[in-house]
Amino acid sequence: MNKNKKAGINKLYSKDPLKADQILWGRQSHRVSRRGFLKNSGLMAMSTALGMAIPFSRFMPAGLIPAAFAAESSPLEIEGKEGLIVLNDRPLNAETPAHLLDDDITPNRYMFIRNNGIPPINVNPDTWSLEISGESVERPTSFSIAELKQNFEEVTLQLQLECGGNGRSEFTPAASGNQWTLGAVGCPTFTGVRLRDVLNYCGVLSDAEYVGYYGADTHISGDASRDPISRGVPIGKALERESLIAWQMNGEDIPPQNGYPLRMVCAGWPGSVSGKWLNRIVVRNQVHDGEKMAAPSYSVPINSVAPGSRVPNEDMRTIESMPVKSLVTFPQSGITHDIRERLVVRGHAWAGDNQVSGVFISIDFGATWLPSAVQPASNRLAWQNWQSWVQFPEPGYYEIWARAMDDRGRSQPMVVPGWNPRGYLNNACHRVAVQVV
Ligand SMILES: Nc1nc2c(c(=O)[nH]1)N[C@H]1C(S)=C(S)[C@@H](COP(=O)(O)O)O[C@H]1N2
Ligand SMILES: [Mo]
Repeated sequence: MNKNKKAGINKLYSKDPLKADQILWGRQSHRVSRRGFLKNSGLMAMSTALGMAIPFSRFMPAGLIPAAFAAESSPLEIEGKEGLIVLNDRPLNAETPAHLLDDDITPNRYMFIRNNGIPPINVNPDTWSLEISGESVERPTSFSIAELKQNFEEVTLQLQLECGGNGRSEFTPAASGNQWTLGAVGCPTFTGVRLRDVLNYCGVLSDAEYVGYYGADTHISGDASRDPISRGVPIGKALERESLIAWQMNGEDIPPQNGYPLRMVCAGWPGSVSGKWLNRIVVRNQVHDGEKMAAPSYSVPINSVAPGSRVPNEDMRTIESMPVKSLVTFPQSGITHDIRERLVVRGHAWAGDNQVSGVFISIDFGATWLPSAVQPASNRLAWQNWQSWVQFPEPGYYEIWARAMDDRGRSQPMVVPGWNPRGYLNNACHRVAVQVV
């Protein structure tokens, strides 16, 4: 019921936002001012639906779905997880509501799940092996987990993973695939060894170009000859200090759905490059050609295209570093707040391979922005925490908007950025609704 309502309002707005305003709130076109802001009767209808006044309504763009109406479907039980929203169950995909991502370091129970196939069962870490092979390896070698622990320096880093399709649900026309909203992102700590130490031990030949992974999960069709996914990264990214082969997440075994007993972690790039249930790494003398490596998978048009366009594969490029983005993890959207108190607003921001240089907050639909205090990352490729205090001028309906900028001056767009056929890289600003009484 709730879900239908949500699909309804989003669909209505995605087709023709001004018309949607008119249908829902009776905002007549002549009542929308020239700059496209809400006026008169439409405003009253929206205020009535919200149950409160909108003090900064003069800045509220026409065709904006109030954040208060973004409904969440009910959580489903997954072992070892808590409060995740399941998008589909075969394969299992589940995201984390923004307010559950409030911790500086994402606890295991709140780490999202993105499965392309069926995870392995009855995993035995004692007999697990990781093979390093491929045409650009000098000495192909197989390691047990114990051997990895014995032979290489152990490293613990906090690393941020975000699915390339996070935010997909906002694209119009809709892109097929999991309709992620905000929560296909997390930043736990991982313990393991550096991928580069293991690769160098085996000898990387000078013609090495790419590193690909294979995992123990199986194809959804049941066909054993097909891989659900086998992606990877250029050799330069693989040899970075922060690229890991990990056996722990937050000091515990990696949860079964997140890749137990071993996974690759190459943070800051689409989550899909970080292979779970890792049992083979290949060093290639060409771009890896595993499943979901080539366009249109995890690829975007080289030049921007009109929404709904058909884009030939040769006009696409593989996504590498992810764009700058932020999340408001407190308050939870929809809270009621006392006018007499300042409200703390906080969250995280990240910028792929880059750093976040600033996070700005608006409570007046983007008319004015205030900088928040941004903490440095605990290490490269971890998200950065930020915090602000806001004081509301009068009771009513507000939205808190957060906008991050990276160290190259690139900032998040307010609206959904460049449409692409598979719905990747939506880094539009996060908005939360607050009722001030
Ligand atoms: N073997 C394997 N590795 C995989 C996947 C998968 O389905 N199988 N999914 C990838 C994708 S698309 C993402 S976004 C991340 C998700 O990691 P998580 O499920 O631990 O959050 O794992 C990646 N690694
Ligand atoms: Mo993903």
